[in-house]
Amino acid sequence: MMSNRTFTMIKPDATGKGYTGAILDQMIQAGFSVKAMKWIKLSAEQAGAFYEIHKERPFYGELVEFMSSGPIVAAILEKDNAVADFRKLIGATNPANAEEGTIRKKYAASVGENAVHGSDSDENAVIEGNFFFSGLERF
Ligand code: 3AN
Repeated sequence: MMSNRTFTMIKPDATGKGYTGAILDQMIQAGFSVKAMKWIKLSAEQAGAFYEIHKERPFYGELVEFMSSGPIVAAILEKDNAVADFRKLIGATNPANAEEGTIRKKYAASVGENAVHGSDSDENAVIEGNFFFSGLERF
């Protein structure tokens, strides 16, 4: 069965360039509703724990450093077919390969600093949402 929730982060490159409002607006205009949201800065330890799954990848250190370099917006979003539709909205991991009009095409500079995160499965959407939000912080 398809889940109707996904998890996203607006990353430090995008918050730092002032794109937060435009990116949130594009998500909402695309039909996603916000079920939880916070504006926070991760420590290197917290970013490392979130990306534990990528620990063996060559870019892990760079990713942890970047994700703890400035504030992020973390959110749980709801829509029918949320995970797949949101991946389509944000575009390919490398913005150079992202389709025209996608969030990464419009706002991301590189594969490492790619403006937004979107869960890649229903299972990971739950794990990632639980990493940031308690039951009291979502509805
Ligand atoms: P996605 O975020 O599109 O699911 P993943 O899961 O392959 O992509 O990678 C997780 C994150 O790791 C990406 N969002 C990106 O920030 C970073 N990343 C992926 N590939 C590279 C790379 N070749 N060099 C630097 N950072 C990367």
